[in-house]
Amino acid sequence: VTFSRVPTLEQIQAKNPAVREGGRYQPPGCEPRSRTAVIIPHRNRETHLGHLLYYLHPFLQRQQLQYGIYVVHQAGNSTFNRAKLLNVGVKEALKDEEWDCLFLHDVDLIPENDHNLYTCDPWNPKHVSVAMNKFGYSLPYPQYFGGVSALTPDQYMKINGFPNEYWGWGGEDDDIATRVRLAGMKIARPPVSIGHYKMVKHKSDKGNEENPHRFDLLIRTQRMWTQDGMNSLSYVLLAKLLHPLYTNLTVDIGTDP
Ligand code: BGN
Repeated sequence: VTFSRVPTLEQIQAKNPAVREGGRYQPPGCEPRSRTAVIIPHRNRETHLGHLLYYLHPFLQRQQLQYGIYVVHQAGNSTFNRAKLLNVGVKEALKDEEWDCLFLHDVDLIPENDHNLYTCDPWNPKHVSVAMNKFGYSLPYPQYFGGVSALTPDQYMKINGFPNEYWGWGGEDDDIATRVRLAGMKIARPPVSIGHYKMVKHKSDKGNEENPHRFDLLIRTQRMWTQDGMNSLSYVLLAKLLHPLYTNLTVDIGTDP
């Protein structure tokens, strides 16, 4: 995995002739092990998206999965809200298909090992990006749940989805890890030797500054998780466009209060 050249969407399309409109694929001549939706929150990271699509499409096809790629684009300039965008992506993706597995995927993380199967654990939510180059290819702390995770739709609903109230960088992934525990489940993980990811280097984003409220929010997770999540999600879908390599959802999720 290298980032020396940014591939164009046309180049990626040419390399992936079997991918259909909306970034959908079905393996020819076999029953797929999983129908997996990959959901990517996004704003102003076009080069990262190019790198990710370049590696992800062939990677998923080698795994003979049925899959769809959804890019959830936050409209406007208010503070970024990763977790709420993921809730929107899940809600919209499940209108298209009975997905077996939801992959919640940061745009700047590229999987490096083909044995890292993009399938769900039937029992527990799976944290997948366990060995990122940025953290010296190891977990930064035991409860870390950021980067890439995978839940079945049932598991996702069992934790009431992700929190909607984390605007800006940090803490929402720790909230999700707490939800998993409070819902009576554990965090499943692939081995560290397999969950390898390379991060595209970048500076901190404008519009995604560190969230100063994250410590206060995290104290309230136990009280709030049943009220804040999929059951309180509200948004306006501005556009749903089937690009050749992904389904692009543009969404108004409101503003940081
Ligand atoms: C943690 C952040 C996570 C982030 C990881 C890795 C917080 C909450 C502090 C109580 N958590 O510190 O959101 O994914 O670092 O960068 O800031």
